[in-house]
Amino acid sequence: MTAIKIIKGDITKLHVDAIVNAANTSLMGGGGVDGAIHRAGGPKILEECRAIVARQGGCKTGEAVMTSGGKLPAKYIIHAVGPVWNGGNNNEVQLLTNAYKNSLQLAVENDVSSIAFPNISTGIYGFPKDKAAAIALQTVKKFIETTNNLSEIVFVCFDDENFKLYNQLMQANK
Ligand code: AR6
Repeated sequence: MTAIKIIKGDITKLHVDAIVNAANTSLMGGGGVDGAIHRAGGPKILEECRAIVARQGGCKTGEAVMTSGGKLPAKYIIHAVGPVWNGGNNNEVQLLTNAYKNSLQLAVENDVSSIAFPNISTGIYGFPKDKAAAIALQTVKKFIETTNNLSEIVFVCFDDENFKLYNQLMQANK
C-alpha cells in the first residue's frame, strides 16, 4: 500500500528518499523550487547536473533525471521538467503527466520508497493550479495501481491555494 500525503511547506527540508525538483531543460538551476533546492543542497548538485548535460545534453520537457541530494536530508533529487503553460493546446496536459510518470518510474528503478513532489509547472511556468493538481493526483494514483514499491508519496504545497486544491481533490476522490 502506498500512502499519499498532502503537506504545506518547504520541500528542501523533507526526510524522504527522493525529492522531485521542478527543473528546466538546461538543468542549470533557476528560480522557484529549483533555486531553493540548489541553494540548500550545495554545489554538488549542479556538478552532477553538468555531468548529465555533458552525457545527454539536458533533459527534455516531460522527462526526468536523477542526482544525489547533496547536503539535503533527501538521498536523491529527481529533476523533472514540466511544460510551460501556453494556452493549453500545446500538449501541456500530456507533458505534465509525463513529468510525474517519468519521475515515479525513475524512483522505482532506483529503489526509492518515499518520494515528495512540488507542484510542478504551477509557479513560473504558469500551469493553472486546479488542472495541474488533478493531473498530479490522477497520474500518481494510476501509477501506484501497478506497483507496490513505493511506501509514501508526498505532495508538498508551498502556497495556500495549492494546499487547498489538493486537499479538496483528495476528499472528493475518497
Ligand atoms: N518547496 C516547495 N515548493 C516550492 C518551493 C519550496 N522551497 N519554492 C517554490 N515552490 P516553480 P515551475 C513551489 O516556479 O512553475 C525555475 O526557474 C511554487 O510555489 O518553482 O515548474 C526552473 O528552473 C510552485 O507551486 O516551478 C524553471 O525554469 C511550485 O513550487 C521554472 O522555474 C513550482 O513553481 C519551472 O517553473
